[in-house]
This record gives sequence, structure tokens and C-alpha cells, in this order.
Amino acid sequence: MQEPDPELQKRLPPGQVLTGKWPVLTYGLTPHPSMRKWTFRCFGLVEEEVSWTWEEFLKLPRAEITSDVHCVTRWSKLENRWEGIHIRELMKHVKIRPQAAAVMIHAEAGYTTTIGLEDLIDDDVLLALKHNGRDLEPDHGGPCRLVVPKLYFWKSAKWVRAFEFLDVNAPGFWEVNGYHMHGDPWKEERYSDQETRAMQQMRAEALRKLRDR
Ligand SMILES: Nc1nc2c(c(=O)[nH]1)N[C@H]1C(S)=C(S)[C@@H](COP(=O)(O)O)O[C@H]1N2
Ligand SMILES: [Mo]
Repeated sequence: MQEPDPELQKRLPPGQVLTGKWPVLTYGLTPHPSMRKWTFRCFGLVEEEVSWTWEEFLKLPRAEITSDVHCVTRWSKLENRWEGIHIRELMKHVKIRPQAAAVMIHAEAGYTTTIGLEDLIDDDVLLALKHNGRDLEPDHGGPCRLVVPKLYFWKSAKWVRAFEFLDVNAPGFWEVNGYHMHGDPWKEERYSDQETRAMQQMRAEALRKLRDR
């Protein structure tokens, strides 16, 4: 057996296992959207709604980012070269209202996921069209998927279609079904019961302090 490379091991968050393959994880079937009708939309707490057709979207300047993927089901895939539209490039066209603090990510077939505004609009976030030099395969989110490498991969919505800017974090598909609102792999924020447990611990701690005064 090959010895694990310590440099790679350092990039592996707690409880994760390295994989060279790229598993497909989809709830339901792979959608095949009509590109003639495809749009990408920013709505909610914005000064003005913005929308791109596929043709317009393809004209946006491209960026390349290499990042690691960490799935909550415990596989990690390192060194993925993504090409697409950088979130800051896209946001040049969107005036977000000051009350906005969270974003509901909308994808085909009703899939949603929630991300804090500061986690979404960050240097490492891309709307990816390509992976390792090839067009994203439909199973992996082609034609366009979100990539937010610092959060578990369920936040990286495949077949992404819209950002809805909100004042509070509302739970999306997996968050409603027990996954964590934030989902930082380095803190193992996997399930929402951890969140409730953490909140309960904080509350208990606060009560104890009050009692001890
Ligand atoms: N639209 C959509 N996006 C999704 C999912 C999904 O079911 N639908 N699954 C999520 C989960 S749980 C993971 S781990 C990754 C998997 O991406 P992959 O199939 O390209 O590995 O996509 C995420 N994005
Ligand atoms: Mo996942």
C-alpha cells in the first residue's frame, strides 16, 4: 500500500477520507435544462433584479481556481481545477441592499441551499463551467454549478439558476433535512443537531453564570 502523503493529509479535514474518483451525489435525477430558456437571476434584497441569458452569461470574463472538495458523506477530492465566472465578477453587476446577510441558492428541480453572504462573496467562490479543462458533465452540475470550497459540498449547488438575497439565513433542501446551516468541514459542522446542541450548551452556560453570580 502507498504511504499517505503528509502534505495531502494536512489538507484533509477531520473525519474525511481521500478519493481519486469523483462520486456523483444527486438527490433525484440529473436535469437537462433547455439552454434557450436558461437564465441566471439575482433577486430578493437587491436594488434591481439582474438576469443573464446563457449567451450573456458566456460573455462574462472567466477565472480559474484550484480547490479541494469535501462531501459531508466523508469523501474529499483534492486539487480540482475549476474554470468559470468569479463571484466578484458577477457581483459587479448586482447592487445588494445593506440589509442582505444571507443567500438562498436556487438550482434546477427545486434544490436549494443556504450560504451566508460573506461566505458566498469571497475570493475562492466560482460559478464553474469547467472541471480540469473539460465542460462540466451533466451529472456533476453542467452546464453551471456553484463551487464554495470552504463549506461541505452540498452547498455547492449543481445546475445553479439564481441567488436570492435575504436578511436572515433560511434553511434550504438539506438544511431542512437535518444538515448544518453553516457546514464548515474543518469544524465538522455536519448536522443541525450539533448546532442545537451547541446552542443549548451556550444557553446552559449562560444560565449557570447567571446562577453563580
Ligand atoms: N442541484 C443539486 N446540487 C447539489 C446536489 C443535489 O442533489 N442537487 N447534491 C449536493 C451534494 S450532497 C454534493 S456532495 C455535491 C456532489 O457533487 P458531485 O455529484 O459533482 O460530486 O453536490 C451538491 N449539489
Ligand atoms: Mo454531499
